[in-house]
Amino acid sequence: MSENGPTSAEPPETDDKLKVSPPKREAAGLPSVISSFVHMHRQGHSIPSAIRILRRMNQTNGFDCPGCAWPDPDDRASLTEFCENGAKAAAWESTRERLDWHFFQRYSIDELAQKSDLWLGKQGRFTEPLMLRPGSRFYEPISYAEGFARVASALRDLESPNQAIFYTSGRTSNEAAFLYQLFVRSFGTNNLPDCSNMCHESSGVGLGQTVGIGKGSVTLDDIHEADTIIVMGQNPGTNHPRMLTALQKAKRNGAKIIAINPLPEAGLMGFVNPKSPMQILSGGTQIADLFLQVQINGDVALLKALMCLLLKEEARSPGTVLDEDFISLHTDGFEELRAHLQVQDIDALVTAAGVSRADLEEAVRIIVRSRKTIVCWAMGLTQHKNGVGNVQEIVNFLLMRGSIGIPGAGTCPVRGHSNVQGDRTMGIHDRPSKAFLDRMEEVFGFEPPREHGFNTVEAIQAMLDGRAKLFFAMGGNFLQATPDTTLTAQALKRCDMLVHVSTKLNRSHLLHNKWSIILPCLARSEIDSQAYGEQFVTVENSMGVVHSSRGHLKPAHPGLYSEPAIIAWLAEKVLGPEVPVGWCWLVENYDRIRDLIAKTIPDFEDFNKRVRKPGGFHLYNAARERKFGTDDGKAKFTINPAPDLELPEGTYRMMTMRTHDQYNTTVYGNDDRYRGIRGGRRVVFMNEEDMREADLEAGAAVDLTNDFGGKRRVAPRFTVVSYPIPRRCVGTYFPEANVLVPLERYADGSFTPASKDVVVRITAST
Ligand SMILES: Nc1nc2c(c(=O)[nH]1)N[C@H]1C(S)=C(S)[C@@H](COP(=O)(O)OP(=O)(O)OC[C@H]3O[C@@H](n4cnc5c(=O)[nH]c(N)nc54)[C@H](O)[C@@H]3O)O[C@H]1N2
Ligand SMILES: Nc1nc2c(c(=O)[nH]1)N[C@H]1C(S)=C(S)[C@@H](COP(=O)(O)OP(=O)(O)OC[C@H]3O[C@@H](n4cnc5c(=O)[nH]c(N)nc54)[C@H](O)[C@@H]3O)O[C@H]1N2
Ligand SMILES: [Mo]
Repeated sequence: MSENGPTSAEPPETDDKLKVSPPKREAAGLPSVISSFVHMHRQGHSIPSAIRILRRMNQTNGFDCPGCAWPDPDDRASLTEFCENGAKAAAWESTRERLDWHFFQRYSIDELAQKSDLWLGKQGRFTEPLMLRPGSRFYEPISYAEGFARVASALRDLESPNQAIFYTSGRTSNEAAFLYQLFVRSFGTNNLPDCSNMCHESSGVGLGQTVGIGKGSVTLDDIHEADTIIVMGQNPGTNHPRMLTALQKAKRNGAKIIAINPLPEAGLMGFVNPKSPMQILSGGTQIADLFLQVQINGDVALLKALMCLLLKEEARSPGTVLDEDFISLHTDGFEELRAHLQVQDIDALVTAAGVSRADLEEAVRIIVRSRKTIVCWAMGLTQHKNGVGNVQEIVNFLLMRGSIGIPGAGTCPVRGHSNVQGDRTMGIHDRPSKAFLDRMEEVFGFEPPREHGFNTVEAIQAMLDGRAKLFFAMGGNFLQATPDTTLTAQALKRCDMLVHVSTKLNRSHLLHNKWSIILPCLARSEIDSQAYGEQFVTVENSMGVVHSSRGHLKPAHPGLYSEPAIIAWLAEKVLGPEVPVGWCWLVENYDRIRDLIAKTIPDFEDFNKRVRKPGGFHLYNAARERKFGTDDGKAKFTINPAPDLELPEGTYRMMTMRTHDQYNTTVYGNDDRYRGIRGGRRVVFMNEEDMREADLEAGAAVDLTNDFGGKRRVAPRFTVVSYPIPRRCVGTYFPEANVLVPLERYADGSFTPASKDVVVRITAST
């Protein structure tokens, strides 16, 4: 344990023995079907029970998969729309294990902090509210009423509402999110940081400034219709497995796929549809037609080089590359960009990207075939100091070709959490727009706070320096998801009270200084009964489709409250029963919450009726119609400097990423099958030549250090794995490596921690 108390800085090693084999060249197939059932079995489900659960997932009358935000196809009624990792997520929350008070009598928080994240998650679902008193090492059971009363009195005791922080993780339904932000703003603060701050914030900011809407512009049909799909900084085989079905369909329709990634991820190389016995027998589809193995953070250089080559091609055969009509009618700033590109040294850009010029020329040949080009991206682009710049270079590339707002073309930031996009639409935002707040004021008749609240990075800083004293989390695992784990632990421990609305135990619950309260809740797959009968909730997927999600499983415990009910009861205690709405009346029937959403949020009129249509409805997206919500209605070209990728001697650029056996901070197992890793998570992927130069052998035990800002951060005892990764680039897993990610290093303009670009030294462990 460190001086700051138990943190993930030194999580226990796994008991398994690490085994390393070569990375796989294709994703899914039969092993993924087997793995789905193994994970279900481990959580106590027989095969028939597992099939029953999985059949309800992502069906029009079922529950939305608690995994990723990839949309469901319209023909989903005809097939079981699940994937291996969706199955793991469903197994994890539908476990038969329960955490009752005997468990908490048996283990002190200090003993629990010594257990691995995998072990913590395996212990089962919370069944009743729990409280840790100042000085105590054991959680004790309390009633919800006592929990609400304690939290309410702590909130009322604050000198200012701005001393409270209300975090949200992106699983929260639209109904819960809407009530939550209404409660928080009525209480008097915009301190609503969320997981989006660490995730696609750079996309929201980058797109908002250039095309006037912070969401992607394409639909699933566009993916199927595209001629070129570029997948950048994303590992769909693991994190969005159902996307592979869409890519496969696009390929059958003639699309070419370009993958841009430092790693040859299995899901980018090949795919065997696990739902097709024919494919399992005969082999699947090659996914990427062209793989550009960019170095970490080489994307701005790569995109600039690509655009320079496109301009050359335009000069060679005018009219084939640029969409002059679109550019002059709908955009601003192209001449400045052209001038900027014309003076670039293409070879220097190609070297900075770490790819070959011949490969980029091949990319140009693929791209110029048609304007139907889509760029998909995820964390490999957003979690950089220049994350907003990355996104804006993608926009430049699409705009110059007029590849937006026509079928088969546009922007596709692939979201993470299943309702992270919906939470934002509902107002979970530390920087709400004036229009949104004006509307809140009109509908609810109170004066909402106008000054910006804290985002995730600012929230940690505020807790550290005492400006914030109460931390409330609607889901998530703040300690493990945020950067600089040791510092974040200190920040949380300085609070007078920590409150977690959670389904399962995680490391954030094990920090202790003063009061810590856990309010357990129903999971999305469970039946949610209120006064007016069984309720459903709604979510918005990555492509702006709002649809319903109805739980079908028996609740983990009959006494569990739903998230909307927890918010309502707490709000009633803090603000009063009718201030500014009849809180408990609202949760008797979620239609009433949806009626309020319909009144407040644009495009939700007739919400209750429209969301009952099978498949839900699309939210209006102006960029899809080439209407850009910028100050003058034009999309903006921007000039973004290429980052300086010079590395001090003896250092490496480290990206932190997910294994195939985890959901963010939730660890399902210690394997990463596609990358050939079994039985361990504390590994560092290195280039073989770098290993030779540093005199490190595969299997060597090493310590990783980062010295950003003159402060030493250490992650001890990692094992070196030789891997096809570009020189001077290394990869580790999140959250084990978060201790190395500096809090003060985040994306300009979006505050997204730069967790894909951490400069580290690697030295043999002593
Ligand atoms: N099963 C499962 N599904 C999930 C999640 C999960 O943990 N497990 N998490 C969900 C969430 S919240 C999110 S945000 C998404 C995350 O989905 P991803 O963004 O796919 O997740 P990461 O593992 O962070 O992978 C980042 C990818 O970017 C690449 N990369 C890293 N740095 C760079 C770079 O500089 N340039 C380029 N071009 N590529 C780079 C890495 O090699 C890796 O392939 O997945 C969601 N879905
Ligand atoms: N180094 C590094 N750090 C990263 C990232 C990275 O790539 N690298 N990725 C970032 C990204 S993209 C994201 S989105 C964040 C994720 O950050 P978070 O969203 O905070 O983390 P999760 O691991 O998704 O949260 C898991 C916890 O949520 C609770 N939970 C699960 N289901 C429910 C539910 O239905 N209701 C409620 N109330 N609680 C529930 C459980 O207690 C579980 O332990 O992490 C970020 N951190
Ligand atoms: Mo995310």
